[in-house]
Amino acid sequence: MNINLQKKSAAQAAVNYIDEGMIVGLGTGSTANYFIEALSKKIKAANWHLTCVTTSTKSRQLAESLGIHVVSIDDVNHIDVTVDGVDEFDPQLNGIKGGGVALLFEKIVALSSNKNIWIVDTSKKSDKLGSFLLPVEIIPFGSVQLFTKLSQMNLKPQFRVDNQNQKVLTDSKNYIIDVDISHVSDIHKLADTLKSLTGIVEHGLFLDLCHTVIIGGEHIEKIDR
Ligand code: ABF
Repeated sequence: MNINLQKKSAAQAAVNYIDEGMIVGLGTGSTANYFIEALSKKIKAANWHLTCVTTSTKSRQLAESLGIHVVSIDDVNHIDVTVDGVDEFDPQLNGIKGGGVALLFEKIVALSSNKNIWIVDTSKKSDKLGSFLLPVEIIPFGSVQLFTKLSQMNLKPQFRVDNQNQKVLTDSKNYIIDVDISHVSDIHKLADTLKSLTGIVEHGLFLDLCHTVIIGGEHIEKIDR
């Protein structure tokens, strides 16, 4: 089954975890977009009343265009289920996120969610995190000094740039630096180290946050933590 069909089947399967009256977190990325579309169809067919929070401007715009009721995360006191994509995940259901430049809001929403579900195609499965570069969100002030520090840590940093070679800005007007963690053995220690560096807002290591991964395909594979 091709990658897009895998994403669509995973997204459709995730709708089964949603019920009337829930507060639902909507992720960011192409797979999350399929979920938002599938959820909007279910809401209309079942005449559900759901409250949704989103993880990016892009997801909010898509959800609202489909008639989904979206509120700010600051208007809810919890989130029942969040469905999101991921760039790479390992057998412990730890993952790398942020390829879609939304890691900060994604992590805030994930940390506020009672259940986190990742919907993926088979290309996201990995024995060890690091095939995908780890996105790190940093504030622009002092970013060159921070880049140098990350270089000295042998993380081979690269500023995320667009096709005009301009630094990409997140929804919070921060920069993204992608780093190579393929040689790193202790990702929990790396996560702590990155958070200790002044100027780093957040990183894309999502550790011990995911409860269920749904891998699309001819036969849906569900992996629970
Ligand atoms: C989002 O899911 C991003 O962090 C990540 O880039 C994306 C996965 O990409 P896609 O679903 O488009 O393959 O959380």
